[in-house]
Amino acid sequence: MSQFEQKTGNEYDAVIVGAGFAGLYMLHCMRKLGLSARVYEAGDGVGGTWYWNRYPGARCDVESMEYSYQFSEDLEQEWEWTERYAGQPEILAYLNHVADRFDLRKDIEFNRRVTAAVFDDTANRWEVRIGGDVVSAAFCIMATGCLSSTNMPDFNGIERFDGDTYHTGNWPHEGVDFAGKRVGLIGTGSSGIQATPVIAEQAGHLTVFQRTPNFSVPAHNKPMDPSYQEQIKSDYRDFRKRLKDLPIACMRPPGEKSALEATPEERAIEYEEHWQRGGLSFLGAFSDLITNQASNETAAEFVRAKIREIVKDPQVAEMLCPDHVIGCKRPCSDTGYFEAFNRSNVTLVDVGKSPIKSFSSTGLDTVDDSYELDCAIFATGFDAMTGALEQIEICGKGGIRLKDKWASGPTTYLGLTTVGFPNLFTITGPGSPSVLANMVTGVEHHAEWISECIRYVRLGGFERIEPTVEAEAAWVRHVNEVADETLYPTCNSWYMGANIPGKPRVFLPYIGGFPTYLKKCEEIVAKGYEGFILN
Ligand code: N01
Repeated sequence: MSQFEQKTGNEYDAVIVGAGFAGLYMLHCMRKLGLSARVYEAGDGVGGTWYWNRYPGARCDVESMEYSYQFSEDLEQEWEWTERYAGQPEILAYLNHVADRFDLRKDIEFNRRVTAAVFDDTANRWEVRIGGDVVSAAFCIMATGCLSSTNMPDFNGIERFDGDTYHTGNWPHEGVDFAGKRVGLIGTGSSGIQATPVIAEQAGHLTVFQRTPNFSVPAHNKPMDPSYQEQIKSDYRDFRKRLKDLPIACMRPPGEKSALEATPEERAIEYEEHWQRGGLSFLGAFSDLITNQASNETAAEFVRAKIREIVKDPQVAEMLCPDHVIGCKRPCSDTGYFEAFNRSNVTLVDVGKSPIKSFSSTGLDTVDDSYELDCAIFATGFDAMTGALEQIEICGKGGIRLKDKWASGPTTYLGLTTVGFPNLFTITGPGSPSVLANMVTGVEHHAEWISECIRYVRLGGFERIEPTVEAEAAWVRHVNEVADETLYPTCNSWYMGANIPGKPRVFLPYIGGFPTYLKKCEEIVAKGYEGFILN
């Protein structure tokens, strides 16, 4: 029996939640299978992450030629990227182009936030609630994104603040004019690091409130070299194949040698070359930067020396030097971040040492000082990987809530499915490479895996598919084992859920490498969906 009052009577083969990279391609795949699918999207346009994150300076840190769909050769050939790293407006334009080119909009409902999804154990269908409406689908596919549920810390007295407030993950579409304003920016992750230099150029004064300094490597962004674009396009299949064989499905092959096998001079040359090339492949300079603390320290010290070289005031430079393992918080790539602190209109405040006490009507007070502000920007990140899923009331067999099942941390089989929730799929869910690999490649792989799985279910005359308890437990064990071989668990990062008070401390993505993961997924299919119950 339905627990919802049926208002629309709409029935689909699949409901897809979200119209970002994942939801758009999932819809395309469902259509190719000849199935009916409906996408529900909370925003008023496509784009997901690239729809919401419109803060000044928002830009991808995977190169444009790598950060794009590969399912359509025509699309690959016709789209022209204009910069080495695409900015948010260009990626959003690309996704709008995809939506139009493949005529996807007619099956997408915008401004429609999914609030609940309940499995009907008798009918083997999901009842999905969107506001007051309910639709029914055999399969429910969560394309809700890994970094889409914003984290707004509970700052004391924030309601008293008379100035404007903004979150980088939910930026006003019309933009913000900071000219002449006293701007406060809280948070120095990728978003804060990208926004700082751009806002510094506009604002009267910018105060950056930093709790933990972060490592960042220059992006060295530049206009796209047409001959490079041409060269990739003439070899796109092989180029994509080579990338898929890399641990993170993008960038350059990592070094084969331990940092400790190199002499200090060799290390300096290698790090300098990576620094000059720019971008996140810096961490691939040697083979063991993320597994060996002593090796890691050589890279960390190189970056700290660069910060000391760039930032003129030695005290400010020291405040900007991180003391954690490089890479265990998501590394950042910037355009003029450290340089921004040489400007006379930029101040750095260490709220790690002197925490934010409260907001007042005119600004904010730390334990030691008061700051007058016209507006405050929260670059405070996301409830990563699980936040968007847990915001939806998802109930599986016997009414079990996903939120309750995951109370001590998410448990999945392949990051795609979870016991107790038949016919529910999570694209780039926890326990999959997701945020540790090229997101577009990960999304495409998952959408194709899911559509192949649905085809198998339908062709076999089955009505539902669900992982076994044993398969899920073994996968969760494996995900934890590979994480424990790295330095990742050593610091407070959103990878560990450590940025959200009360969130269980578990390493959320799978770090076994994209090729290993692909192989595992293929083997499971080849063995007739090993680890799944079909009935
Ligand atoms: O968020 P974050 P983000 N008081 O969680 C601070 C992707 N992304 O939006 O480190 C004071 O990294 C917090 O401090 P601490 C990318 O995967 C990609 O920047 O917890 N400060 C931290 O400095 C990225 O990793 C791109 O001590 C508080 C900051 O807020 C992910 O999104 C661009 C605080 C949050 O940093 C998230 O990045 C942008 C408090 N109460 C984002 N609470 C590109 O492709 C939190 N902080 C380039």
